[in-house]
Amino acid sequence: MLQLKRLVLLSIVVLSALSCFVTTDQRNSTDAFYYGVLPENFTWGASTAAYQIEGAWNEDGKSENIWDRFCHEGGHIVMNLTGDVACDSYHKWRDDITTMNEIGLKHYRFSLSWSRIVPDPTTGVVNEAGVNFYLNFITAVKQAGIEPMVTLFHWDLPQILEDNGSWGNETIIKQYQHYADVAFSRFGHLVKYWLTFNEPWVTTWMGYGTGQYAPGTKQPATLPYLYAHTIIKCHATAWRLYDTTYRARFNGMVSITLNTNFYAPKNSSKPEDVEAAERAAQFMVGWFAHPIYVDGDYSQVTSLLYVISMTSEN
Ligand SMILES: *[C@@H]1O[C@H](CO)[C@@H](O)[C@H](O)[C@H]1NC(C)=O
Ligand SMILES: *[C@@H]1O[C@H](CO)[C@@H](O)[C@H](O)[C@H]1NC(C)=O
Ligand SMILES: *[C@@H]1O[C@H](CO)[C@@H](O)[C@H](O)[C@H]1NC(C)=O
Ligand SMILES: *[C@@H]1O[C@H](CO)[C@@H](O)[C@H](O)[C@H]1NC(C)=O
Ligand SMILES: *[C@@H]1O[C@H](CO)[C@@H](O)[C@H](O)[C@H]1NC(C)=O
Ligand SMILES: CC(=O)N[C@H]1CO[C@H](CO)[C@@H](O)[C@@H]1O
Repeated sequence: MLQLKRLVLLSIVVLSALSCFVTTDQRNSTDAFYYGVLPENFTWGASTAAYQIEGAWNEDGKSENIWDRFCHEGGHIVMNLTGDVACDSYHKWRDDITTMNEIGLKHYRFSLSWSRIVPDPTTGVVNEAGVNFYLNFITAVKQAGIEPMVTLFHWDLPQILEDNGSWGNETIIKQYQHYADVAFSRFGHLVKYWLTFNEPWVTTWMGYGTGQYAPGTKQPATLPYLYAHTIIKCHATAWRLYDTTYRARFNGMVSITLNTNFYAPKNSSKPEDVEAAERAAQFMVGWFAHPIYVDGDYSQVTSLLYVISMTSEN
């Protein structure tokens, strides 16, 4: 019972990303999302994120990240709660796997903590204790008959990078690539499903637009668009790295988790309402999906915003 409670906690974010791996066929078939049955082999699972479950925020060489800082600052989170201990999965991961088996889980999605694996990305030194933690965990997950799905970045930017210009400093692309390289090379033989970023809309909009999430910056007119641009480049860089260097050996897949609201036209007989719903979707999920899946560039809706951000920033 206790363990079941732990898994409920552990599954704060459930079932988020599995539709990333839809085929081109399914992607074009709008109706398939509205009606009918789930595609054959649709993957069900449960998911978590490093900051939300691991705890051990300063153990075994892990450095501070922006969620550590944000929660410790106080005044941002209900009752000033922190993830210092959280579900204590860093220590109790064996119990987590037992619980996963008890509920019959076949796929488990979780994220790696960048600041645990490369505590100071400006030097790029790898923390072997962090690598070993994940190596032991992923190995045990596989032995339990559960397919791991690994997210590289789930909002927890190393604080040192935030202090060095955040996603506005293009050096971060090389630093992210290096981190991805460490993950692919050390865990690639065990992991077939990779996600580069979890919900970059949240990272950029909530983190740097509304400031409700770490690091609490409120620059809605500029920073989300500038930072999203860098994140898209990081995604592309990691995808290419896997494709050129690891795919032949490991034969895995690399994708990204995009969140979105669903927008329905108020009156579907009115073309202007249908267009408004489409524009809203372009604005939210198309912001990232258009450059990544369509043609490498923004849609009309978001390109304008990016240009305006560039102009007002300079
Ligand atoms: C579903 O999985 C089975 C077994 O791996 C495979 O033979 C089949 O082609 C898959 N179907 C689809 C639609 O991918
Ligand atoms: C949370 O931290 C802030 C800032 O330090 C402080 O002003 C506030 O009183 C704290 N709230 C609680 C419930 O402890
Ligand atoms: C980079 O971050 C470190 C640690 O927070 C800080 O001491 C340094 O001044 C920063 N450098 C730049 C160029 O922002
Ligand atoms: C960008 O980050 C690097 C280290 O990651 C730092 O050396 C450099 O000074 C930063 N540039 C700016 C403009 O902050
Ligand atoms: C929806 O729009 C159509 C076309 O303009 C109109 O005839 C119809 O009355 C509208 N329906 C509602 C519920 O407003
Ligand atoms: C967005 C897109 O590619 N839509 C296409 C989906 O398939 C139909 C029928 O094959 C095409 O007409 C659409 O253009």
